[in-house]
Amino acid sequence: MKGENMNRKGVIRTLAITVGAAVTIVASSQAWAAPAVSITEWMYNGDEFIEFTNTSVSAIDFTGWSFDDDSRTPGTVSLSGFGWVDAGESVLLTESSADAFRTAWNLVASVKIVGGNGANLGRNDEINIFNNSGILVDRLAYGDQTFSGTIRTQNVSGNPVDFAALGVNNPAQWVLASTGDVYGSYASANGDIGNPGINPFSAAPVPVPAAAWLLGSGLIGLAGLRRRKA
Ligand SMILES: [Ca+2]
Ligand SMILES: [Ca+2]
Ligand SMILES: [Ca+2]
Repeated sequence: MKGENMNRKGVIRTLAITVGAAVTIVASSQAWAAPAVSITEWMYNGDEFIEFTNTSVSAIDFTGWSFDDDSRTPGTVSLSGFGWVDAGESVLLTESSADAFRTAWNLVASVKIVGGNGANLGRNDEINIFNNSGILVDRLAYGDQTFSGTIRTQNVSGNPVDFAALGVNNPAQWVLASTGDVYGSYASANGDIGNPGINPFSAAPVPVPAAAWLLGSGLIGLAGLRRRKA
């Protein structure tokens, strides 16, 4: 009996390990897995800005991080001024001064803005964000003249259609803002439309696909079974 019990525990342990491995495979194969920091909004003309969101589950220190446009050179525009950015927090890089942008969009003091971006965006351009090692974290190459049928973010911002659009670098998965949309868009004092500092995908936990959730539940169930048997 004792040997049989040991054997059953061994089987359960093996099952748990197998299910655990399956969860890892499912999680790592998700196409929607966003980078730790994602581009979440941009407007190339008007109250020009780029919004970055910490889409990870931990705060990130932006010291040494940087932005560049299509010249793709790490270190071109420092983002160190953001300091520590909380999980889910959205921060802004703007062409105008931080104060002017904050006033135009009526943003509260807690919204972090790095102003005076000298690597300005054009109608067909790129947004590149690099970490403190100069490694590319996210890129969006856009432009209605380059990518036929995609949006032109002139005085109206571009927004990801869903969480799955983040980190994919596909301008076809971005849509123009409109007042009162799901992104919380509104008009600035200059009449531009956007939602700088607001990101609908950071308000809720990172979604977990159904398959991984079920496998995860199975793993928890097996762990409980192991404890009862012990
Ligand atoms: Ca511009
Ligand atoms: Ca440019
Ligand atoms: Ca936003």
